[in-house]
Amino acid sequence: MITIALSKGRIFDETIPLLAAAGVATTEDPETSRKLILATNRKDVRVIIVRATDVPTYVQYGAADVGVAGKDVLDEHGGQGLYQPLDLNIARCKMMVAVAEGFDYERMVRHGARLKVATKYLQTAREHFAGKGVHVDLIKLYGSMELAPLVGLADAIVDLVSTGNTLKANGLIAVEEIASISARLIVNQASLKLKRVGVQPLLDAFARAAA
Ligand code: PRT
Ligand code: MG
Repeated sequence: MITIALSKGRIFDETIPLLAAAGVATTEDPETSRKLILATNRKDVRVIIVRATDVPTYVQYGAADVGVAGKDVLDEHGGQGLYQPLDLNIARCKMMVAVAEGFDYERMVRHGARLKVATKYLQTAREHFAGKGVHVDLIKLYGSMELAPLVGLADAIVDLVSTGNTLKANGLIAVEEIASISARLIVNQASLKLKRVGVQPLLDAFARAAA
């Protein structure tokens, strides 16, 4: 049995065409089903539905053989025990620094001010500001980072931006790009060796479809 870990929402939706290219189709829709283990048209393949941030953990421990996770999630996780063979070019967005309109970020940075930065991405933010030599107090949030500068919790946020609509709707402006983000296929290192016969054709089909 090959187990594929996916998260609901954009990762699942954008992985479906890649799975189809590999001849795999789930028999249920995670948006309407409450099941966390989804059968597929193939007896030897199943899909498990986990939180986006938990995908690397399931694959790392071999509870899933392969998974699809954002580069943002992988950077925070650290990637231990994972083979990361493929950029799937899906769920694309940018990791950015954003501030409230009117906050002069460049000037603050130039003057060596200490900034309060709210984010779910502590590792990414720590590395980014350390690289720039900017002193920051990081404030860990689990979501809705856009609110933090509006109510005085932080001077800036580090968050993902795709259309930019969320920033705009909340009077925020992106001031710095940290990285380009897309979803990656990850594989458990032991599965790759022990289940090569089943896993390799899947990787090949994904690679062809994502190219
Ligand atoms: O939502 P939940 O808390 O369950 O988990 P999650 O946010 O980790 O999962 P999900 O499904 O929202 O995101 C899964 C992956 O999709 C992320 O790990 C990213 O790699 C990728 N991705 C691509 C995005 C976005 N685009 C994106 N725009 N993830 C989140 N967003 C959020 C962003 O954080 C911000 O709040 O969408 C908002 C901004 O969107 P725009 O279009 O208004 O700019
Ligand atoms: Mg989300």
